[in-house]
Amino acid sequence: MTKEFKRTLITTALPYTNGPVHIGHLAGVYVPADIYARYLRLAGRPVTLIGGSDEHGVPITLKAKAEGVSPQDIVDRYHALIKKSFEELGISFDIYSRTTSDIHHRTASEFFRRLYDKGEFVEKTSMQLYDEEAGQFLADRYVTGECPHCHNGHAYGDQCEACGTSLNATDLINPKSAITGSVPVMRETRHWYLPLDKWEPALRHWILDGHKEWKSNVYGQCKSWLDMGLQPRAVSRDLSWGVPVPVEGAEGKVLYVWFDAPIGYISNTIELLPDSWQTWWKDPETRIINFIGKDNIVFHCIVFPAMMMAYGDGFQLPDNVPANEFLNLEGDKISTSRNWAVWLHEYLADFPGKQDVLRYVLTANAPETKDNDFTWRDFQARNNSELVAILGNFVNRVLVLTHKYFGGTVPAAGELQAMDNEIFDEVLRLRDALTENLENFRFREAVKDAMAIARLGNKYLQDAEPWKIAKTDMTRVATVMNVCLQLCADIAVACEPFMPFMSRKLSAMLGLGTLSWDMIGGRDTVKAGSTIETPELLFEKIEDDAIKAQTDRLERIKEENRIKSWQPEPQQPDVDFDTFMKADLRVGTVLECERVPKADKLLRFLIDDGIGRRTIVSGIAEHYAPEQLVGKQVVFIANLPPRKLRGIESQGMILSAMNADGSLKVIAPSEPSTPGAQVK
Ligand code: B3M
Ligand code: ZN
Repeated sequence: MTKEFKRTLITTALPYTNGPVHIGHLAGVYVPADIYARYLRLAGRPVTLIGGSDEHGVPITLKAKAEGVSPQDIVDRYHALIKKSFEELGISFDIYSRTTSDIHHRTASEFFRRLYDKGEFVEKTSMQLYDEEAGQFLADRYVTGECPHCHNGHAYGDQCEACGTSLNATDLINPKSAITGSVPVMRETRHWYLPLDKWEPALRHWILDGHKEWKSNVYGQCKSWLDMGLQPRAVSRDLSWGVPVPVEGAEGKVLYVWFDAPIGYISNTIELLPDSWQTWWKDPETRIINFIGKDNIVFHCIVFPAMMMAYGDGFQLPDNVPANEFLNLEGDKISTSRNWAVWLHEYLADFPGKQDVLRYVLTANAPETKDNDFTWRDFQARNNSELVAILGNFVNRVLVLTHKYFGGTVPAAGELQAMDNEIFDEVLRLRDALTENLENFRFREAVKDAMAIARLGNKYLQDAEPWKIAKTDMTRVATVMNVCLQLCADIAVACEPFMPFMSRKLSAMLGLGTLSWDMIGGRDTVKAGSTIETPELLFEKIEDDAIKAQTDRLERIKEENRIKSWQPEPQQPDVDFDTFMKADLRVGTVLECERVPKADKLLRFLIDDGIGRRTIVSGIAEHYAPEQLVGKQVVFIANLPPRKLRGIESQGMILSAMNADGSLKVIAPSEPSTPGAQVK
């Protein structure tokens, strides 16, 4: 750090309340932000962690429409769910509020009005998409269509999720209303635009010259936006859900959700600190850090800063925006609409008391520099072979041995040997590396440093072998156990930002009281003569069946999605009438049906075809038990040349329908028919 700051304001992207939060949100934004906030608190540096729900925007009104309830019902439901699940995961927000609050409506409204009064907007009339059936303009996610860049057919009016390009609704090829499915028409409307082009030189200077230290994914994205040249952006919409545009004659218009949402950071600070909020936003000695996912970079690094520059009045721009890449789930992109996610509230219910395991896995595997994959196997392996086998095992051995040799009283250390001094030195080195990584938002590396203390402890205990010397040299055993207990205290402090629940439990067992960052590496943190509580396991093994329940659930979802996205085969090329008429389709009655030995898919039928009996072999054994079909009528092609299948001569082919779920259903006449009847 070049500049010394007096305080840090940390903001976390405000999740849309159109659904619960999932592991992608956590890994990208909330876990890293919480780690950073907890670290600063331990280091005794003033910090405020701001969070809240983003309750406006089209995703919410669409969800309300789909469920036939009001937008307010939707946001009330998900705000409560999200807030509670964040709390349970230990995300230590100083405030978690919402953009439907009065304070926010006032703050956002006032913000717009000031820019309006200063003449910072350009007012423009333009043609926009309008749904005549629904009687409303279509913006953002109210329209879908083909992306003009990558030609993905399911792009939204604000963004193409396939190629990441941000779009205007009018850019879409073959637009379709998401409300009625109808083809929209163009209609004239008036909106306010923020001329981003005006702020381009200032933004270039601020980011490209002033913030070369930003993560390369963030800096790179900003540079490419700036190099493409900025355009004015509409900051209002023709919608009824949102903050009304506070201008005479603007009835039926609200602020664009991306205009009001970042102001939510300010509103929530005002709500938390009504008297001192200005210090947190306007004092140059405050450092603002925005934790976000990569799809929000442009809004935080370009649009919101331009809004604040236009506003003036001393608002500080963010000092850093450590945006993460995306987390995938079992190889596929996480998606709320496809239910392809691990939902936080479900995790908390399925794995009670295991908040730290999720926090740990998401940090150890965080998508900091590239997209990463969450798999349940990796989750299990990291728990069992890292948290249980390394950290939990070390702490448990130390506490058990302290009870065994010293009745649970911390023994005083005797004279330190070289190996003891080396351990303390090594912990100090790890502390420095850990601190450096945390300061630079490298949380994956940081959590490795914290875990390295436990690895070190295991090795030390193994080398010192107190169980061997216990018969001969209890003074040495006392020293070794004292050193080990200090290492346990180091773990409690160093791991607190990552695994606060474990840390609290361990601190209590060691009787540590209030933790602070400078305790790491101390030689006298756990006081000789104090009592250690009965050891309690910090982590427990996660068995295969718990993992299987999760992977089975994902398999089911995959199957559901496959069915939902099923499309009928495109129509085959025309066949001439005479050729078709040559096919002799007939009704037959099944007299016998049995499996073909050593062929999983084949059934052998004996059919009464009206003339006599014929044998047909058909590949539907995975869809029917033979006895289900005896006595049934089927439709078959009678005039195919006979073929041999597994040595049986098949005289024809039974027709069946192939369905979205892959099942086959035999075709039969709707009423009993005469065997041999021709299908015309
Ligand atoms: N709600 C988008 C999102 O959830 C948006 C973030 C707002 S941050 C001010 O990804
Ligand atoms: Zn695209």
